[in-house]
Parts: sequence; structure tokens; C-alpha cells
Amino acid sequence: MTRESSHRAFERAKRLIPGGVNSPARAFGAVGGEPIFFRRGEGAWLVDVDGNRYLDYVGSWGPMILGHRHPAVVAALEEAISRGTSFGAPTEAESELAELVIQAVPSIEKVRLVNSGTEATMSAIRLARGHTGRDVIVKFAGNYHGHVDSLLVAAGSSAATLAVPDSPGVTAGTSRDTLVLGYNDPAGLAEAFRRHGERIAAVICEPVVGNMGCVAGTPEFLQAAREVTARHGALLIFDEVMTGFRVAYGGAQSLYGITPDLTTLGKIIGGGLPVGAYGGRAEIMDAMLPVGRVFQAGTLSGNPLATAAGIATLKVLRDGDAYAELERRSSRLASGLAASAAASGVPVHVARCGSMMTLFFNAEPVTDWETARRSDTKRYAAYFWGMVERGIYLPCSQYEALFVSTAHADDDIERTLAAAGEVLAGVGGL
Ligand code: KE4
Repeated sequence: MTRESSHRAFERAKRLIPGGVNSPARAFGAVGGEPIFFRRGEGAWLVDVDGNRYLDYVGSWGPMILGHRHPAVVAALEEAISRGTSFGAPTEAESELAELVIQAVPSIEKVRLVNSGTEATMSAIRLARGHTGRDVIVKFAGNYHGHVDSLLVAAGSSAATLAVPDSPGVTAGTSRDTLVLGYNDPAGLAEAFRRHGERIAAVICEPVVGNMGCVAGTPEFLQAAREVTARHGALLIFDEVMTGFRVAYGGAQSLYGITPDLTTLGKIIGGGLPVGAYGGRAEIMDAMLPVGRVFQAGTLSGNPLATAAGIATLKVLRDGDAYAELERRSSRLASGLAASAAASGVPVHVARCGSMMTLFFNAEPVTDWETARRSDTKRYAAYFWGMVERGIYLPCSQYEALFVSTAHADDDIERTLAAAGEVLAGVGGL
């Protein structure tokens, strides 16, 4: 498999763009080698600039739950683009997408559309502070909420992968209002509220983490977060940018039966176009300008193309049997990977929630960042490249989740497992 054109594309990109990438998660820093440049996607497949084909388990880091170029999404985009691309004025499609989100997620009575998950969490944090009049935000090690200054402290995802949890440029003043606690640690959360409760505006967490690899919140932990925030007049923010419409149509909150005060969304609700959203009870959301006084704005917020792709995607998820199919194939993949690792004598922990999962090269259960960080990232890198050479494209970091789409057919899963069987047999000796 030659990747000469990718190499040339990377050399050119590095002269123009820092690291040759517009997001460090794509830089292959955690697995070594050079990023692969892609030209097109079709269903479950990606084709790189050298013409190599790969089964895609990154799915643009979550949005492509229906696979690439789903006919309904393509048709919706073609229709929307025939009427223009952006007006900077309200359109009915924004209300249609808002209605779909509100109908799917009962904790959301009103929602505001923005252009990325980062914008969604940044806005939700500002709203929580404006609504409560308090300053402190609690987050958890290994959780990533986008590159919001106040949350780039012990972030997960690429910040953790690149071993720069506290990014330069984030001021002490900003970090001073952020408490970073251990994930899945109800006692630590209780202690933080004992000490700072009256200053805490909100607790933000990924209810199922994707950004230290897949780590599910325990029901006890998430219930404790719900109770302690309610008791102290702080808001509970579920960052469902990744889990929203991924692990269930109603998101992780529908699986746990826990009602957050605010929810952030992104990825899937844009169907592959730039999008983010934050929503919650109307009495909280109406603190936002122009009703209330908390500011947030955006030139392309709710733009016609992202709303068209998002509406088409959510309708396919709502009206078909997507989640049953995703569960069946994802379960087969997870159990097959575990079986292959066991047969090869490679200690792994396979974590899965619906169609997002992670194969941790770790002998112990991964329940938080402290256990996740003890994973064998060298073995993961060898596994990653072994799978690439067999035409399987996985997340380029141990600390990311892979995603199965509705376009992954049974024989794609079997092909993946056959490749993993060969590769895991090889990495056992590392
Ligand atoms: P964006 O600003 O990248 O749209 O969303 C930030 C974000 C917020 N919250 C959660 C739970 C997220 O997973 C993300 C973004 N996820 C990463 C993948 N782990 C995006 C990939 C990248 O940074 O290139």
C-alpha cells in the first residue's frame, strides 16, 4: 500500500498550516508516521489520495453515523444549496432541527444552534455562570469539551494525547475558576462541593466519555452529580456532543434516566456539516440574548446547509431501525475484538456504549483517566498501523473512541475482525 501522494500532500500542508492539520487530533502524533490524506468517502468506506480504500471507524470523529454520502443527506444538501448557502437571517429549517432535538431530548425545552461543540460548551458555561451568578466550573480529568480556555485543563482527547493538558495561552486567571476532579469519583465530587459549593456555577461532564477512550459514567457517579448540583443550586451540564444521538436517539441521558439542566450537542445533529447546540429548560435558556442578557452570537449559526444535513440525519435515525442494527454489529465487533485479543494473549479492556467503543491495551478495567493513562500506547500504535495496512482506518489515538455506522455491513465487521486477529497476534510480542 503506497501513500506517496499523501506524503506529498502532507509536505505541502506543513508549509501552510501548523503541523499540516487543522486539528491536532488528525496529526497522528500518538501513533507516529504521517497522516493519511483522503479524497472521498462512500458509505462505510474512505478513499485516500493514493486510491487506497479503508473501512472507516473514525466517521469524522462521530458525525457520520449514517456513513458517508447517505442518499437522504446528499439529497437534502442538494435541495438546500439550490436555494442558497447562508442568509444571516432566520430560516424555518432552524426551527425544524430545533423541534427534532426537543422532541428527542425531553430535558431540552429550548435550544440554540451554534457552529461547533466547542461553541456549545463555551456558551453553556457562560449561561450557567450568568444564570447562577457564580464563577466556578467543575470538570473531570479525561473529559474533553472542546478548546474552551476555561476547560483546557487536564483535557482528554488530543490535548491528553499530546501530553499538554494545560495548554499555553490559558491564563492562570481562567484556570483559577475551574476545578478538575477525578471521573467516576462521587466522593471527590462531594468533597469539592463541601469546600466550594456556594461558588460552583456548574458541573460539566461527558456522561459516557469518548475522549479518554470510551469510559462510561457509573450510574452512582452521574446520579451523585445530579443530586449534589441540585442541592447546591449549581447546574448539571451533560456534554453530549459525542453521545447525543449516538448511544441512543435520546442520548446518554435517556439511557441513565438522569435529567441534566443543560445539554450540549454537535457532530451527528449536523450530519457532517459544522454544527453545535446547547439547550435546556426554557427558564434557563431565556437568559440568553435577546430575551435575557447573556451574550452569544454567530455568523453561520443554524445555517441552511448544516440544518438540512442535520434534519435529514435525525429523521433517518428516528424513523428506521438504526439503533438496533448499530447495536447488533457493534456488539459483534466488540466481542470479536476481545476474543481475538484473548486468543493472542494480549491483555485488553474493551469498552463499549452502543456504537462507540475502545480497545484499551490495558489489563485492568478503565474507569477514569488514571487507569486510562496506564494503557500501552506503543501497542496501540502498532495495532493502528497493522490495521491501516489491512485497509481498516481506526482512530489515531488510544484515547479516542471508534464509531460504527449504519453503513457498516456484517461482512465489513467480519473483515475487520479477520484483520484484527492477524494484527493482535503480532502485537502480542511487543
Ligand atoms: P468540536 O468543537 O470539535 O466540534 O467539539 C468539541 C467537543 C466537545 N465535546 C465533546 C464530548 C467532544 O468529543 C468534542 C470533540 N471531539 C473530538 C474527538 N474526540 C473532535 C476531534 C478533533 O478535535 O479534531
